[in-house]
Amino acid sequence: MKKLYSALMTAFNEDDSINEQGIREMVRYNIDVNKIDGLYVGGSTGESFMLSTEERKLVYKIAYEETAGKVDLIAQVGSVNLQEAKELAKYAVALGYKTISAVPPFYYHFTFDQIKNYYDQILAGLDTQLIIYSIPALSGVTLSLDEFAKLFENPKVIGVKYTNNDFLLLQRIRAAFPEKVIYFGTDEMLISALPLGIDGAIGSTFNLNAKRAKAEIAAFEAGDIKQAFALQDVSNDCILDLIANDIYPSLKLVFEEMGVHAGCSRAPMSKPTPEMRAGAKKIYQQYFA
Ligand code: NGF
Repeated sequence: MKKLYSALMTAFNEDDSINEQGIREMVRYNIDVNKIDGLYVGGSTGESFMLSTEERKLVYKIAYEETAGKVDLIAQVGSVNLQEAKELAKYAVALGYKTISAVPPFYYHFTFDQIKNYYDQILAGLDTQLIIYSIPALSGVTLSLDEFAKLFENPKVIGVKYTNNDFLLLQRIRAAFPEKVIYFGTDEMLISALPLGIDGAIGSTFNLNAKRAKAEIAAFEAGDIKQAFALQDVSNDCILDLIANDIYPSLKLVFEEMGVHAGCSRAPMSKPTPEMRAGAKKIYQQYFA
């Protein structure tokens, strides 16, 4: 069966400090209730590019301790600062993470050779495996099939987390690299990626909606395409409502409705307004109660 990973969120207190207990509660919910296959720690949903190096390490540590080997873990270590990425990779591997992931270096429009060198340097001397985090809409870095091929030449690069709506490129990567793992990252388009041979999905909304997404995958694998689409339709109503209500803070507000103390998001993300709280309550009642 294809794997489902939640992109772990970072819980913050009202004063923007890290809420350790909140992170632990979300990890537990993902393991005990969602029965998730794994957690993607330190990605976009974790608001990681707004954390200091020490805070990123703390989140890896909390997730590692709280999972206690029960589910797979992937540490996203990418940074525009290569020294930070290397330090985080070293730290995560020493903690016990079997797999790391990294967004390409962003902001400065690096050349492909510079991007390749970045991945090779992160991996140099580390006994680990890496999944490229391809998310062109946020990173501004679009990789071509030939460029994926060059990155995959490093045997430690085992695949890609593909948060991109270019399905032609996805199909071409699958056909060219059957041995590499591909985790899809746009939750609202999961149904379109399933027939293209993805190995699973990693996303923010699975923190809440894992059961429905797993049922969709099971229906798809059993050949019940109609049921798979029906489940995706419900998920999409939910995901679009979350997006309209400001997705990251709202995922946490819905968690609160479930009794999971997920805290809030860090500025410059929004703090919950009364309207957002009302929206989140409605989402909880409509899709999860
Ligand atoms: O948050 C984004 C931005 N994408 C996530 C996911 O791909 C990011 C996706 O689940 C992720 O896994 C991570 O690094 O934390 C969306 O939130 C979801 O599909 C709703 O649009 O693209």
